[in-house]
Amino acid sequence: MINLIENAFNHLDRIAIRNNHRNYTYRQVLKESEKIASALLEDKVDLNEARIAFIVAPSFEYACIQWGIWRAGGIAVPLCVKHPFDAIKYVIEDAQAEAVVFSYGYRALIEPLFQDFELRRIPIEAVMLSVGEEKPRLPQISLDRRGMIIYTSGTTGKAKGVVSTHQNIEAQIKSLVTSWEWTKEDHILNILPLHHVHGIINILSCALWSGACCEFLEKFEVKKVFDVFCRQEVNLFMAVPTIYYRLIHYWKELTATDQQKIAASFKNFRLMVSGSAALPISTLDEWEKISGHTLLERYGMTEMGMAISNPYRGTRKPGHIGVALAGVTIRIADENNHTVVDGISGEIQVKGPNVFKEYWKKPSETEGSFIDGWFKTGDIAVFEKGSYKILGRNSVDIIKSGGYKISTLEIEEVLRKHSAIEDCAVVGIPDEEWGEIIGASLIMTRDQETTTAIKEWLKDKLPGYKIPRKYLIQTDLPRNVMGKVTKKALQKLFIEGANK
Ligand code: MLC
Ligand code: AMP
Repeated sequence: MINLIENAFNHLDRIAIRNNHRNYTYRQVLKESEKIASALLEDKVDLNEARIAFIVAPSFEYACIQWGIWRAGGIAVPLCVKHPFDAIKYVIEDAQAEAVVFSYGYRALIEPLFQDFELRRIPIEAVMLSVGEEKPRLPQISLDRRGMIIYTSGTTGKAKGVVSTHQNIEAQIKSLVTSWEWTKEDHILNILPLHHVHGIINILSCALWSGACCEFLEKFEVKKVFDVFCRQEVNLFMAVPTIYYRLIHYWKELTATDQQKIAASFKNFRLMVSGSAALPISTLDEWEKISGHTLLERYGMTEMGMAISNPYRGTRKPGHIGVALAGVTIRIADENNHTVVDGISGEIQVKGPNVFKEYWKKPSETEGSFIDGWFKTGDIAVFEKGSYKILGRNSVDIIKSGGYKISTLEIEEVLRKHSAIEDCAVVGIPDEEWGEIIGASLIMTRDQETTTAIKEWLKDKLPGYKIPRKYLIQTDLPRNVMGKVTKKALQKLFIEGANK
């Protein structure tokens, strides 16, 4: 039994979702998700973990499709609305999806999929307009079944599908609902993409678990965020550091009158959270000055939801991520996977019901990411003075930009397909707004090819956030004695170049 959905029966007439100035109750989410489940099942009794991909804007429809897939016994595979066709095709192929649920706005983008694969096409508008069976028979879903696959970049090139069971999803939700004291009176604004855990679990699912309201903006726009704040209904906000950076810089340009209007709305909030990337202390301080709220910084990952958090009540330590969340066990381990004493740095390793089941169809990578039941995050931290502090990552091949995880290897693989590029190396460059931005060093076979043309060429191969911003044309890449590219040296070249 999926408790997230069962809970909704306790809140039938409460508002679950708001988008496009319309309110939708829990009763409506249940009714529409039942219709979707029935359409997905056709004459089957259970989808038995069939992968159902879906692409819709953040909306009431999104929540109904996700629940509809779950109620029919399928695995939900959310697609990124900003991905170009190639990236979407990769997910469909890798997940071996059986159907795609989509809204008309994405029909042109996904149309070629139906020529390449045997896929059921399910336009959501048509399903929602249909009358639906009176009471369709839906399967009983046990919590140990797979519920969701989220694609995330790793250290091995192409994105991997992170498989979570309903048990994992429930553990991730419950730990946050308890620690951050969610109630049915809460109202949260969701401006994050809905193909990652921050938007899906921390915001949408925690709200729906609690009988609260989740309000969507189709996409992040600073002015619209402040406009919603000014209505004084929203009392919870969660975002990545880049978004707080943008809000701060926009605020600074406002007139004193406009600033006062927004300032009044901050009194309505009980909690503001930052995560998905390191929160610079300058952002924490500036936001505190503007809003009067000390951002609660927490730490998580697609593979485990949230694991470590500063306290809801109590002192939030700048530059630190807090302590293990309820139900999560953490250790810091050295290179030999032995637990280290406090004050010594090492890798964060995690155990608990929140930790994912497997990488989809990648048993050796799944096995390699665990040691004695501990999930190896690849993040380096130290426990000092009662709190964890992130120090970095053990791989230079992972970039975090604006909260998105990006694999340098994936970008290099695409760049090497360009006929004018002989070799290349991609690195993350520290950046105040984005955390890191992507830099690509290129060795060209043709001098006349411009980086503008290369950026253009990349557009239908990679989503915008994976396209390098900085380029360095070189005759050779910095290498060590073994001939391996030294990415740290390359990073330095970019940083020195930027400082000139
Ligand atoms: C957009 N661009 C980015 C980018 N986002 N480039 C690098 N990194 C990013 N994150 C590009 C666009 O393609 C565009 O390129 C240019 O930047 C300007 O775009 P924009 O319109 O100004 O950006 P915007 O669409 O407003 O997006 C910014 C953002 C977005 C911060 C709102 O990046 C975002 O939603 N980030 C959140 C990601 C997230 O939810 N991560 C959680 C993962 S889960 P051009 O060339 O077209 O101009 C996880 C676990 C955990 O990490 O702990 O939570
Ligand atoms: P993702 O794979 O997109 O879920 O990203 C997870 C990664 O985001 C983690 O492994 C960390 O590297 C990073 N991350 C999340 N929260 C924080 C934080 N508060 N501080 C620093 N890094 C973070």
